[in-house]
Amino acid sequence: MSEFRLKRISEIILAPIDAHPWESRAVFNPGTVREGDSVHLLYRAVEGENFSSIGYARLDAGGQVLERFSEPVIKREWEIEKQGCEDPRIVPFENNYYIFYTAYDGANPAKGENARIVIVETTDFKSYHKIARVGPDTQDKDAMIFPEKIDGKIAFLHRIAPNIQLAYFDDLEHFIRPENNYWKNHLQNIGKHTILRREYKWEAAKIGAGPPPVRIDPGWLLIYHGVDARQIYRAGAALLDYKNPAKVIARLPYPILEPERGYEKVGDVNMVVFPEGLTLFEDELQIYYGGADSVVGLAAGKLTHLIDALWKNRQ
Ligand code: BMA
Repeated sequence: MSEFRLKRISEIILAPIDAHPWESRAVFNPGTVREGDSVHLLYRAVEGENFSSIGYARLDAGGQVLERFSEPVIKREWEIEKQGCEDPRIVPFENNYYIFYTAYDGANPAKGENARIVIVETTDFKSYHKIARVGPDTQDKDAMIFPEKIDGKIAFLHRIAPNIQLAYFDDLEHFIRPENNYWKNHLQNIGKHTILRREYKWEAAKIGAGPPPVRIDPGWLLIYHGVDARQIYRAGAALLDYKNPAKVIARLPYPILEPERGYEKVGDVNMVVFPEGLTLFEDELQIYYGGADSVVGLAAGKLTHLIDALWKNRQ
């Protein structure tokens, strides 16, 4: 039985630019959103000793760059992000775009062990408003809300290692300023809020959501990354129930993308494909990802084929 795999539809999409110090070392882990025929892409840009900010590019449907800004659009400003604004995800929600990125203060650099989540708002990708730090005040990553309310509530996916959790809020105001004990209760009952756990060998160390979930006919498609015991990062796919995303309808036991090209195998961090952007053009599912923490890559496949493959792996 043939397995579903994404195919690279182009080689490197974005590479560092020497003349721009802020993105001279690496550009990777891109969030995307489609608008008409083009794709907005926000990416993590690295300078010097791993200091990150976020840059912007606009691409066509085939991943060709149409426009790329010469200055970062989201910069390090707060104490919690003094080492970096990393790994942006873009969520179209109500009439705005919300960007979720990882704020990193540089503590315990060996393990990247002091990350928090920040939410930013934009309508035009030109001006950005940093709203607040969100989520629990503890090491957290790979976070984003679903692009629409579920049963009238905001649904927030996040990753307290090694698994993926879900939290609900009445509205944005509640999400940004939850009651005092909200996160304390959530953390105390973390098992109850966990919706996806490590299951297979290729994700034995940890998993984390990739791009924001996208609503397709049978449910929510969640592309995520899995890290194995040797620290190899791969991409996987799961399908969550539309009304209750805590329920996993289907999940592929194998990865849909793994490091194969030189630029995915060797870079600032070797053996990494890190999916963060998902774009649909009719039946073409495009996944933008970071390669070896150094460049941006693009791989694609037929959505209907992925759904068929998921269907064969219903849980
Ligand atoms: C994760 C994140 C990603 C990175 C990956 C591989 O923890 O920091 O930004 O791509 O590690 O280094």
